[in-house]
Formats: sequence, structure tokens, C-alpha cells
Amino acid sequence: MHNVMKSFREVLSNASNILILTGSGISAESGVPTFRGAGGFWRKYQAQSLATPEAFAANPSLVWEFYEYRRQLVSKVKPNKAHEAVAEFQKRKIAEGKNVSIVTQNIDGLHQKAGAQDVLELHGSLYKTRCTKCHNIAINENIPICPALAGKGSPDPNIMSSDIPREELPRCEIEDCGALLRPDIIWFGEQLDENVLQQAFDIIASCDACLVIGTSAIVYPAAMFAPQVARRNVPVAEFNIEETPATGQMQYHFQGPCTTTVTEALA
Ligand code: BJW
Ligand code: ZN
Repeated sequence: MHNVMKSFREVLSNASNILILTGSGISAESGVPTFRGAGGFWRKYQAQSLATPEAFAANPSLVWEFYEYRRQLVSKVKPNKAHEAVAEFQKRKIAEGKNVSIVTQNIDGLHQKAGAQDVLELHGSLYKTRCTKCHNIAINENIPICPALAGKGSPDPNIMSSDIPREELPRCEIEDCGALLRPDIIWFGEQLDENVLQQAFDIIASCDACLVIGTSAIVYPAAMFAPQVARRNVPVAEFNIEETPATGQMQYHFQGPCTTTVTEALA
């Protein structure tokens, strides 16, 4: 084993409050496309142009088709070795009386599927809806999410959008409400949930080791979390197939697919 990996494994064995921050790169080897990689397009759109409140207001049918597609895709994939290594590491550390906090930008639920506990989802979940009127949040794993979206959401760029009437899109099930539902996901230009953000800040301020796995480190506020930890002189290790804008600030950088590098670090 490489000396640098040995050194980081030693850091981990002495740490008692470990933060694991993840992005879409950890799910790439499960078959979930990353945002800024080649698979980041749906039809002719980039996520940046559909994952906004403006896009939803202008065309909720198109945005729901996009999310129906991603719900379908993610429901078919499995957690990979990196998700499993994270979940097993957390279990092991808890048994030693230590703490491992998993904070993810992902909305795919794969950490939880691998058995991870208390995952803090910064950007929401593909499997939750939020009412646009009464703001009720509900878990919803139905595929299709409503009859009108059955068989919709093909990523083929030549497909015409379905223009499903609002009444036939997912609707709130709270009595006397029935308003349009949206995905419970933080879109560009929206604030993260205050409570979730506060929990993240508490973890950032208290951890004594940190892993940051599969994130491009360009979307705020999550992009500042690992650099903030590093500034306290806490050892931070980045796991990525390439360098990121944060790499220079990290004590460790393990380059390569995370199913290899993360499993080695956490074994
Ligand atoms: C592998 C791998 C393998 C691949 N192994 N690695 C300050 C400065 C500038 C801009 C802003 C700012 N503050 C706010 C903004 C605006 C905006 C922002 O940050 N924009 C940037 C693009 C500059 N931020 C926001 O709008 C946030 N809100 C906010 O800050 O509110 C206050 C505010 C509002 C407005 C103005 C100012 C302040 C909200 C952000 C919500 C992000 N939501 C999304 C979309 C969710 C919807 C959906 O999924 O449909 O969340 S954006 C998208 O990016 C998604 C992801 O969680 C997020 C992060 O992406 P991630 O996970 O890092 O993926 P990629 O693809 O970027 O990177 C993958 C990485 O994996 C790569 O590095 C690969 O190399 C690597 N990799 N295979 C290891 N096998
Ligand atoms: Zn409602």
C-alpha cells in the first residue's frame, strides 16, 4: 500500500468524529450520470436549465418528465462498493463508540440503500415531493408518480415534450389542498433548508477528519464545506478521478475511481 494511503488510514483510526461528504461521482459507477460529465444532458437540456424554480413555473410538465426519468433510472440501480464501504465503515466506527456523519449532495438515496444511517441530504431527495401551496413534504416512491407520467421522460433529444395539463401532474393528497406538487429538491437559486444547513455547519465545526468523495466542488454552499474543515487544520482527503478547484486546499488527494480508492481507505 502507498505510504500516503497508509498515513490517511492512520488519521482515520485515530479520529472520533468523521465527516464523509459526497457528490454525484460516488454514484457514477452505479450507473447514475454525474451533472457535469458527458451523461449530464437530458434531451437537449442541461440540469442547470431544468433544475430551477423558473423552469418549473414555465413548464411543470417538462420538469416532471425530467424527474420521472431520473426516478426510473435510480430505482433500477444498486449501491456500489464505495457506498457499501462508507456504510460499513460507519457501522464499525459506531461500534467503537465513534461518530461518522454522512452529508450528501445526492438525491438518489443510494447511501441509505447501502445501509448508511442518518444521512444528511443537502439537496433533497428524488423520492420526496413538496406541495407548492401547503408545503407539505411526503415520501413518494411510485413509478410512475402519476398515471399521466407513465412511460414519459425518455431522454431521446428528438422526443416532443408531453405538455401534460397541470391537473394531471402530481397533486397534493392533503385534504382540501390538492395543489400542484414539485420534487422536494433544492434547485439552483434556492436556499438550502435552514435546519439541514445548520446541522451541516455543526458537523463541519466539530469533525476531526474528513473525506470528500466524487464532487466537482463548484456548487455552493456545499463547495465550501471541505475547504472550511481544512482551514481548521483538520486532515481532509479528496477522492476524485480528477483534480477540482478545492484540491490545492486538501491535505490528501486520492485520484481514481472511488470504488477502488475509497474501499482501500475505509477497509
Ligand atoms: C468521480 C467518479 C468516480 C466522477 N469516482 N469521482 C456563490 C458563488 C457562486 C455561485 C453561487 C454562490 N452561492 C450560490 C450560488 C449559486 C448556485 C451555485 O453554486 N452555482 C455554481 C454553479 C457556481 N448555488 C445555489 O443556487 C444554491 N443555493 C444557494 O446558494 O442559495 C443562496 C443563494 C442563491 C442565489 C444566489 C446566491 C445565493 C443551491 C444549489 C442547489 C444545487 N442543486 C443541484 C441540482 C439538484 C437538482 C437535480 O439533481 O435535479 O444539485 S446542482 C447539482 O450540482 C446537484 C448536485 O448535488 C450539485 C453538485 O454536483 P456534484 O455532485 O459535485 O456533481 P458534478 O457532476 O459537478 O461532479 C461530479 C464529480 O465526480 C466530478 O468532479 C468528477 O470528476 C467526479 N467523479 N466519477 C470518483 N467514479
Ligand atoms: Zn398541499
